[in-house]
Amino acid sequence: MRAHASLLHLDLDAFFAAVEQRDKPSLRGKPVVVGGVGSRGVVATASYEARKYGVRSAMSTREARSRCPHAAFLTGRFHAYREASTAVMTLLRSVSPLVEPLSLDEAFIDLEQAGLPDLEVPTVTAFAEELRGRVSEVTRGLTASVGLGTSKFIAKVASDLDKPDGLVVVPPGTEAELLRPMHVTVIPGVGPATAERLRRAGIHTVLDLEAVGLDELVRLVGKAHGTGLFHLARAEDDRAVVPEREAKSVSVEGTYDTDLTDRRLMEGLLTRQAGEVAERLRKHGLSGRTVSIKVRLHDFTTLSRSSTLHSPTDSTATIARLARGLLTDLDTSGGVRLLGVGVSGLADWIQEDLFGETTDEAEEPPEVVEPPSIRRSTWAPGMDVEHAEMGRGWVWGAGRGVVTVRFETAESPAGPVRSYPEDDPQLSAWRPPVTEDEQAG
Ligand code: TTP
Ligand code: MG
Ligand code: MG
Repeated sequence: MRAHASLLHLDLDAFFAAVEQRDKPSLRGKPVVVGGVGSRGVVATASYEARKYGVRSAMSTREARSRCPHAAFLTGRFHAYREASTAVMTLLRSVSPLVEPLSLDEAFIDLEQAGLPDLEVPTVTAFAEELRGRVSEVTRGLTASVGLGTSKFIAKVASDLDKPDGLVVVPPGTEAELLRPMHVTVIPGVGPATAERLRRAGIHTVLDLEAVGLDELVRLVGKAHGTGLFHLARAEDDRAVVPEREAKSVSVEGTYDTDLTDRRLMEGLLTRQAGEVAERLRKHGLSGRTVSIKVRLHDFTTLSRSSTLHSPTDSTATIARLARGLLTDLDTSGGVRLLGVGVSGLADWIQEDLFGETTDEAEEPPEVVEPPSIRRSTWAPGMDVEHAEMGRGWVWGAGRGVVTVRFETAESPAGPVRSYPEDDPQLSAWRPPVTEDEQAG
């Protein structure tokens, strides 16, 4: 724990839903649910207007529909989320070299290296207010909530206290009184299982936890966990902000507008991605032992599988073979919207060279299979479209051979709604001009 509130945690508000409201003016101020829209779909997030009805992340879409039937239910547009995320992370890295992203929409920043005149509460508060304004600028209107505190733990708790669009500074010395009334699940690492064990021992709040001795805690939840809990209950947290250093893995992924269902096509795409991963490994003189694949199903469930080799590889053929093998264990019959291949457990070439040989495995050239461009897109609600005469808009709904489009963009006023036959040649899926389909991880 530091003497100053110099750790900052920033998290965008209702991230995916906020991007949708930004880009779809008719949805601003309205309940919006983003996620899998099919019968087995899961909610990724909901706008704050929809949360009033009890809609939450990870809830089934079915339940969300029953709680808030008048919400707009939209499928995700990952290119837009990635674009916003990149803009925010680039901004954060411009204010401090110590930025640790935790996910697409959140990061820790260490203000000790942000070049501030001092780290007193008024100074860091003003800095955070300005940063929130700049986040809105670079994202064209998204809001972020920010927390400041003497540790990562406190900063993260603080950013959640006044969501959305909030700023909370926990002055040094007031951490314990902030935490004491809170439920034990506020502590990182206390999931449902630990919380249940603590509950059975009569421990509900952080105050209750503080009263429990170290031995007793270790007995309740195990040694490693017990020691951590003992310290965190006292707001003792010295974890450093760890900026992304050299890549610990190399990966390539692609998102697809149409749900992929053809196994041969998926294998072809994985093979091509394996080739790109291998090429990047070789370019940097790296090789890795663990090959993994990532698959996002049409209902937003994301699966990953990995397999570890005895020795590191940078061979296209090996990576592709393992990746295709990993796919065979997954049920993808409902359709796939994202596929990715990665290699981790990286080692330097040089080490292998010390053993005097490099295995020059013969490589089959990667089979290149293009995603089906002729196949008509399925018109998923929320997706971007373009009409030859009406211009850009988004799919409001589709079914029974008809697709309904609302014609509006982030820069336009709320626009008109029109319906077309599903196979209307004037209507096509719209993609951003610079394709960000394939992204290094
Ligand atoms: P969060 O930051 O957890 O949530 P949020 O930004 O939607 O809302 P807030 O921070 O205001 O509470 O997650 C960021 C994004 O990650 C979210 O917009 C959608 C995605 N996500 C999922 O896809 N599934 C999930 O279960 C969660 C929690 C988030
Ligand atoms: Mg968020
Ligand atoms: Mg987040």
